[in-house]
Amino acid sequence: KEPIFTQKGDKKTVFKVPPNFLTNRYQSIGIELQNRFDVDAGEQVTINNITPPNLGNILQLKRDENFSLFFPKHNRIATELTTLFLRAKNLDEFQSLAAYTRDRVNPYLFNYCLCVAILHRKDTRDMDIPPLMETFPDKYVDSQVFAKAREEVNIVPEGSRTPIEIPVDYTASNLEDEHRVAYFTEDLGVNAHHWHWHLVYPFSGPLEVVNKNRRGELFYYFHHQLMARYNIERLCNKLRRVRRMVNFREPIPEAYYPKLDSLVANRAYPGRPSGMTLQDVNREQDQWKIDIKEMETSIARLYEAIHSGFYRDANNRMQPLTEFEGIDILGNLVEASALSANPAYYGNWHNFGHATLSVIHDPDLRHLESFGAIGDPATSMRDPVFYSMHAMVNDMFVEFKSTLPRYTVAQLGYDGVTVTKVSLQSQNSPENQFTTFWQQSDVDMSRGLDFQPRGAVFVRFTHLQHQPFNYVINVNNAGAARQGTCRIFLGPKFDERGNPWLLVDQKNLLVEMDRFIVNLTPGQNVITRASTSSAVTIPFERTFRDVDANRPTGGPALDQFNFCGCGWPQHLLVFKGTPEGYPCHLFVMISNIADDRVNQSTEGQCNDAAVYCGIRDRLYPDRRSMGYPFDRAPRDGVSTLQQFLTPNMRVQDVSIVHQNRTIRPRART
Ligand code: CUO
Repeated sequence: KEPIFTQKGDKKTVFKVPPNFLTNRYQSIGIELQNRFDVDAGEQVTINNITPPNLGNILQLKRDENFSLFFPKHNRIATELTTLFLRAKNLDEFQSLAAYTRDRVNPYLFNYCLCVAILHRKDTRDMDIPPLMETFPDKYVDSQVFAKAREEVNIVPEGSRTPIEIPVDYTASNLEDEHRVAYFTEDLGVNAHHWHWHLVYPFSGPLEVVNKNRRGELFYYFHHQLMARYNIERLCNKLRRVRRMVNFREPIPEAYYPKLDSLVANRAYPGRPSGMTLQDVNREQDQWKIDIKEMETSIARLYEAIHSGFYRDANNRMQPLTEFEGIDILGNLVEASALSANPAYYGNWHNFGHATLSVIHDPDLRHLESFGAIGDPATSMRDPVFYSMHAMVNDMFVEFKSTLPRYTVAQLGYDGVTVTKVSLQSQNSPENQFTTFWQQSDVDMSRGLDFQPRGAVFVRFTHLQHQPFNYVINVNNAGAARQGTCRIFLGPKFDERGNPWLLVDQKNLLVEMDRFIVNLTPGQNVITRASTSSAVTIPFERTFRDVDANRPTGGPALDQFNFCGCGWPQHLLVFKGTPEGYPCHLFVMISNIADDRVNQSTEGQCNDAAVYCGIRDRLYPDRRSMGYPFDRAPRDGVSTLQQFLTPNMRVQDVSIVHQNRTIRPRART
């Protein structure tokens, strides 16, 4: 591994850059500056000289501005810088380019483009990218933390410093209903995951970066699951499912005050009071103008395509949205990504939705205000309006899926395979009960805090956690030895009024918990699967990679954070539940491998969270439509989950008990 990043620990890696790499301000004092850190250096890396690249357009984004891919100007600039990094002939040249641009371009932009390049270059396949919450903690934690951190590092020697605790209720009080689910919307792992997903699947940039197997479909499925999880957390907190935004002209009830300050822009992220209305955007300095009418036209045209089953391609020809590939095309049209089949016609309403909402407080830039939390994938999930807007996105996909042929019994069944029993065994809990509680964890944010003296600065925050558990599944195989795909979903048993669901509604709240291949021997089989093996999550240690204490699974610290950093945080695998026990359906299915299997090697690949994130440089590892078997309306005559079952499926009643206690972190040694 080549060291591109400063390493943690006592001794730092110091880069020796050619004098002409220093910006004008520093060139006059060049040598002194270069030698400044020599005494602290563990390792010195000499950066090769290169012909300086032309950064003309890239410098149009100033160093002290906030950066959002949803802004067309920023987007173009990011594509340019990413392309520059991707085209570097070898690792040395890439490193030189990074060192040269580091002090010239906007820091957020630099970090984003560098990470995309590292994720997509062949020669950086094994290189780590730093977690954003360490490099830019300002996107994750209450801004008051930084003043306290400065005080702590200036006065208290390293080793005696105590973690700075972020209170659970720092963005709002319980007078605000939406705040009941802030533990989810403001969770560090959830926001890191969303940022990471969009880093792995950028909607723009060089085509080789955007063009990935089934990326449009995964845009749908990842966000669909995210919405299901959010809605269930709401139900656990006695809130109804989220309001779907349907009309851009009406006042927006959702308010949000992020309490975040951009350390780069030295400005607070603006808040949004309840009752604001979207307006046309015309921010000349941002070179950005959009009429709400354009977004409305995009939406009408997309629904036209959904209902007719045909979309208009860039050559004005009508093409079918087919049963399997249609959702992938639609995903790219809706998002809209650089793979959109006709951006001129179908527009870009989802990205513009983020952007227009993010400048609702200053649509013509008269107050010179930057964008709000929803304008950046790293922070957007904190804002309740994210979910109202994404409910609108999700509705398009659900509507399209409702037009597809229903799965027949033959497409659902697996001859001779019968699931005879499903049991949930959770630590310190009765059978078929999940247990959740609060836990505190520490993250070292010193990498992102630019003040002296240095050393670790821990921030302590409180997050949901659950007891580790196993699924135990009994399967009878009446045939020869064979394989199958085990698909596990969890969802609420009752709606807001306490009534049992119609499957047509319940299916949108069934969350995929795991998916894995099983070997079935003839006769009885007992399958045991641990919660920590889930194919939707990344391990706890990877979300909080610098946490030494308080590692419930006791595993070694993992430092891989590239593709592997994408994944749902393990600590939020289970919904919060309720003190009295939240009734859920645990659904298990063994599907026919013949229709699932993708023949490819995933050896050595990072595939922990393949269900939401895919596998780098590989096909999506499941041939079925994402969300199978719940992505379509149930077949005729089936109105409940029980009626939906074929012998290779089973539903078990389970409950989620929330204990309102907090596990403190163990003392660090
Ligand atoms: Cu992930 Cu709108 O796509 O936030």
